[in-house]
Formats: sequence, C-alpha cells, structure tokens
Amino acid sequence: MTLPVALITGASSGFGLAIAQRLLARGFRVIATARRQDRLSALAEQYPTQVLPLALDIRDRNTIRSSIAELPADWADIDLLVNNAGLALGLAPAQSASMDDWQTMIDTNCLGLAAITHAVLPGMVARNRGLIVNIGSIAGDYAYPGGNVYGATKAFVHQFSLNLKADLLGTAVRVSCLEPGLAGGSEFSKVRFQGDETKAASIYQGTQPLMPDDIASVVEWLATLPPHININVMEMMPVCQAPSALTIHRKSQV
Ligand code: NDP
Ligand code: 8X3
Repeated sequence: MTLPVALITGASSGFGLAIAQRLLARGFRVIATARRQDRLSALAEQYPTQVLPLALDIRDRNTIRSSIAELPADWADIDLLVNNAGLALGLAPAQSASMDDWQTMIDTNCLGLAAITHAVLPGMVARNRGLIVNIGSIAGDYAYPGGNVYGATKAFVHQFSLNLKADLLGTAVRVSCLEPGLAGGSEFSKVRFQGDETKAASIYQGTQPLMPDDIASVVEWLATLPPHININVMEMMPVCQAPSALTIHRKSQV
C-alpha cells in the first residue's frame, strides 16, 4: 500500500518541522516546502524515501504552480495540505508600522496560502479525497496592540477556511483552521523582532507557552479523524493565556 502524501509549507522550522516529524512517524510521506533548502535537505537525509524536499518561496505564484504540476507521479496525489508557512513582522502601532512589512505579511500569509491551495485543491476534488489544515492564529480572532496587519492576515485564513468548506460541500474534501495562541520553540518571535533574540525571549518570560509538538499533535489528530468528520475551526492556547477584556482609555482626571 502506498503511504499517504502530506504537503507541508514552512517545514524548515517550528510548527511545520514538528508537524512533518509527527506525520512521518505516523506513516505519511511528506513534501516539505520552505525557502531554506539546507533545512529541508537535512530532513530528507533523515527520511530518504519518505521526504521530498521542495524549496520555494510561497510568494512566487508561478513557481508554486509549476512545482505542483511537475511533482513526480508517485507524489502528485496530495492527501493532506498543511498551510503553515507564515510570519509576523514587527509589533508597531499601525500609524508607525512599515508598509514593506505589511506587504510581506499579506503576500506570505494570505496570497501565498491562497496560491498553494489553488494549485492543490483541484486534484483533491478530482480524487474526492483530501484534507486542508490552515494554520491561523488567535491573532485573527482577538485584537491586540501592534497586531494590526498580522491579525488581519490570520482573519483572512479563518474566513478563507470557512469559505473553502462552503465551496467543497458535496465533496469529501475537508478543511480545518487551527488557531494557536502564545507558542514558543519556533522562530516566530525572532522573525517578528528582526533577529533580536533578547526581545524574542522576553515574550515567553514567566510563561509556559504552547510548543511546536503541541500544535503538531493536533494536526496529527485532525489528519487521522474518521473521514466523515470536519473540524471547522479550532482555537488553542496555553493555560497561562486567556482572551482579554476590551480595553478603555480614560482621560486623566487632573
Ligand atoms: P517559524 O518562523 O518557526 O516558521 C515559519 C515557517 O514559514 C518557516 O519554515 C519558514 O521557512 C516559512 N516561511 C516563511 N516565509 C516563507 C516564504 N516566503 N516562503 C516559504 N516559506 C516561508 O514560526 P512558527 O512555526 O511559529 O509559525 C508557523 C505558523 O504558525 C505561521 O503561519 C504563524 O503565523 C503561525 N502561528 C504562530 C504562533 C506562534 O506564537 N509561534 C501562534 C499562532 C500561529 P523559511 O524561512 O525557510 O522559508
Ligand atoms: C501568533 C500568536 O498572539 O503572538 O500568531 O499573535 S500572537
């Protein structure tokens, strides 16, 4: 029996790498994508027959289209697409944020995710089989200062997931949006703060955040549910985090 195929974006670190490791242990073959070829090759060296490294920039729509169209025949029938690649850049208020950062987040988190979905989905529908797991974020549900465009890109992921499901009604193809909260053990905060490790570490000080394998365990669960069950949206947080109350700015009373 051939092993099922999962395509994971952002498989070079953090959640994506942990998801790859869980799925490989579970008997999936993994098409591992990200920009850093060396990281993907290292994974492929560990699992030579089970991993197909596919270096690409998810913002490059033409490369995505051709890479998916030219997959080797025995890798082409993708059973599981994990749209995980993404990033936050900066935590500045909107009025002083960088427009370049906004564009990179929108290009990666929204357009990149849409492009790879657009390339993979027709095959899933033709085979009447498949699961898409989109990695959203609680930042798409709850506002926080400095979350501006990052949160908005994750709101896109949330609604795109629900709208995909609406279009897929009548097919066996499933779509889930997994929305984690505070999570450490990945490069997320280092990327957000442009390599500033001290600032990145301060985010997790005094907390026990989610870890990449926590997210991977949920993806593994989603991927092994009976095929008649669709989890639409799933929000997960560490115990040390909670949705906060609305805030009110009061004029000083002097
Ligand atoms: P990491 O920074 O560790 O991983 C991000 C991954 O995305 C990397 O593998 C990176 O690979 C890839 N990536 C980024 N840009 C591109 C690009 N242009 N083309 C291809 N691949 C790209 O962070 P996490 O593992 O924490 O984040 C994974 C996902 O989870 C993201 O979508 C993030 O928004 C989301 N998330 C993170 C949370 C957290 O607190 N950590 C909480 C909730 C959601 P490479 O650089 O090699 O291209
Ligand atoms: C990452 C979670 O709260 O840092 O998506 O934006 S948060």
